[in-house]
Amino acid sequence: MFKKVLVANRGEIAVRVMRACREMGIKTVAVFSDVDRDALHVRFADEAYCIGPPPARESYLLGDRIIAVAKQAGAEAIHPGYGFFSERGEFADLCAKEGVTFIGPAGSVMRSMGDKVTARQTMEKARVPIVPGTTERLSDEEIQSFAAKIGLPVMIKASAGGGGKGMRLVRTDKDLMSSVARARSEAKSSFGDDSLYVEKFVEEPRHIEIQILADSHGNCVHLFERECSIQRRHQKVIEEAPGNRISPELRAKMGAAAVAAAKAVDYVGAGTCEFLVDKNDEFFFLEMNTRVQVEHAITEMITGVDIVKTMIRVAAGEKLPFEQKDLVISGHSIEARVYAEDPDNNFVPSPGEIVVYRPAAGPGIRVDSGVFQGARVTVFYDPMVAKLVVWGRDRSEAVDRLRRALSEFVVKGIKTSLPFHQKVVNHPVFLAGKYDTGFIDQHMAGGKGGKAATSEEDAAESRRVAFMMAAIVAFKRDKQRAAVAASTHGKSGGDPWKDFGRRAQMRGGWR
Ligand code: MV4
Repeated sequence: MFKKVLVANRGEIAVRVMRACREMGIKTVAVFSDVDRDALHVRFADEAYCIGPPPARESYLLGDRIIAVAKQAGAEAIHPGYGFFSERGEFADLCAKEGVTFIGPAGSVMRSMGDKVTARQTMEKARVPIVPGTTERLSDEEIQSFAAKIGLPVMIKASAGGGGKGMRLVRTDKDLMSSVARARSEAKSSFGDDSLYVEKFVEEPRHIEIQILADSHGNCVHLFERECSIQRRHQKVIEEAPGNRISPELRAKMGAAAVAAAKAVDYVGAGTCEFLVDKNDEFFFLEMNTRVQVEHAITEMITGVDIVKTMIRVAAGEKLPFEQKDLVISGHSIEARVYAEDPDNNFVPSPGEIVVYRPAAGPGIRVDSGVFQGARVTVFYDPMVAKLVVWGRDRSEAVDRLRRALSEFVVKGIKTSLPFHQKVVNHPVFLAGKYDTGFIDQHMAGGKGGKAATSEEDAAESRRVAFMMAAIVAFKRDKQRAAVAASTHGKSGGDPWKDFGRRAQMRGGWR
């Protein structure tokens, strides 16, 4: 087993990985940007290194520098968490070349799943059901003739896309070619690859995903499903495990399909197969996420399996410590993602100091968070500040606990999505567990008061505008604070690079 692991991430997931390491007797190395000097993940680590200024491109996304820190600190492995390097095949390749273990699948596996056309071809061969459509990169003319063949509505998707990026729904003939043109240019500018494919549009689908774990000895199991249909503009808001109204037969079929998908690419580590499930309980492979996901915790709650520890073990070459027959579902778990966003103002980011932080606790509650009272939320990174995860013996108890926990959870100084969650968990459609991916647009007015996203471009544009507005607010406030600090302490600043390449802290715990 590794003696020391570098965690190439920040926030709650970095803390989550360090907790797994501490239980396993593994020392942890944090990396941090200048604005994260006092962040929770830095305090949690045994040692921590500054790797650059706040923008991720200049710190958390500097692969060479992070690998250099790993070598200097003597870490044998790097855990990428989610986001950042978690699905960048080139970084996994670089780790392999430099003799550092990447805790995750091989770079080639990430690339084969990252390219959706390749993934669809692989799944077809593995006899995993895919959404009806093409498995080739198509010219405009081919798209036109294929759409005519299968009939509208269709989804035009970018092969390099995923997670809703570079995707267009076409319902009428007259929109087809203009949608194709826009999808192509969007794909070109976003991914540098304008390859498109076509799928039949699945009406009112549910998003059901299967967690898998695989070792390097050919063993692979699934940890059942999560239902993630409550999303706002392709951001998950609430997830639950197991899914609603998933029969044991459907669960077994989807689980077997996910395991077949993983085996088809010699997968090693933790991964997730996303499926669309239609009204007739037919399911279709959408994409595979080759990382640990935000919502992994609800699966941990219903299976008792520590997914993060298991991914570290299999990365070190150990065998999976259980077989499929050992795994059972116990109870029900729900996660509500607490974002630093203002639900009453179109979910604009709400950076600032967390003046009061009192997370929910008590029976059946788990809060995974990257913040603490007095911490600052900046505009530089993902706005998720905490995951509220509940467990109950059945869905009804889990919902009761979620409602109780939401009423306990206090965050002051910034706006959060907590009030939005309160509304969701009191909605009869949620309480009945009879929702699909249209839930927020149909029942919550696309968020509160906010119009439903008309297109991905509009949604992306409003995110950019919201981000800029929040950045301006934060900039003004920080300038004011700096001025106050300078006047009280007689000086400001110093060399932000003074800690780079040097051991900054040796603490070994949050204390
Ligand atoms: C679809 C679809 C309907 N039909 N593909 C959105 C994110 C990306 N991973 C795939 N997405 C969808 N693909 C076909 N052929 C509907 C969606 C979709 C969706 C999927 C999962 C969760 C929420 C969603 C919200 C809107 C659209």
